[in-house]
Amino acid sequence: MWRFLLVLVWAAVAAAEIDRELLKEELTEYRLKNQNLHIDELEREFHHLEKQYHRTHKRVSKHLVNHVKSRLAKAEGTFCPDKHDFQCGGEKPECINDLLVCDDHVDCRNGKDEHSSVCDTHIIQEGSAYYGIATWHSCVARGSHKAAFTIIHAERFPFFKSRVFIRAAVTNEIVEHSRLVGHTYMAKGYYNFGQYRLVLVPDKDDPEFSIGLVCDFHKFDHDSADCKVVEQASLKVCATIAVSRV
Ligand SMILES: [Ca+2]
Repeated sequence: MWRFLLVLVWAAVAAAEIDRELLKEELTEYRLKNQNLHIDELEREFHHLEKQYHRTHKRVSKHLVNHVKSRLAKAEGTFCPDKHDFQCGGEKPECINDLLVCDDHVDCRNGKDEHSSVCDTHIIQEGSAYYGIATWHSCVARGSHKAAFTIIHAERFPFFKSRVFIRAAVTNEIVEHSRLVGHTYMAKGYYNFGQYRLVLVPDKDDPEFSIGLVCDFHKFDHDSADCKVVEQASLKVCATIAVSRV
């Protein structure tokens, strides 16, 4: 009798153990299914994001990319000791004076100073016009206004090829007595290839016109520039204008 009871107890314990193992297997299978579902969902989300990226990527214009590259290059700086230096770039960075840039003689080891992208005259082509909003910080009490300049004449002399001599018409639209009045003056100056810089001063000796315009074009975007209106004597910055080609 006792032996029979012991067999029964043993059988019950064994059955409980089998049930526990089955339950564990079912639980593991359930978790695996859940994980697979989660992975499938993540994969779907990933493909959705991938499609969105490709759609967005196509919309990014080359102009915008060049603008961002220019901003990055400006933020990085040239690492040249002199502000009049031109950075040749390459694996072994080299600095040369900007007077040696685009003078028809190779001075950088990698020839960058005579590269077509640096010596491009697109910026100062006759008829090129640029437009922006001038924001005044000092010198005179003046509100923000529209400003524009047009390249009238560009001349490059064989004995000084690193500069192009420029004549331009500069127009400021200023509100006077509640009326918008356009003030245009003729200016002369030069373009510096090594600095991508255009400098213009009014073409008359008048204390009222003792200001100059200094425009730094972007390295990879030759259609826009950061301009400053400066006092000629002190080079104090009076106003800033972000201009774009019209
Ligand atoms: Ca050169």
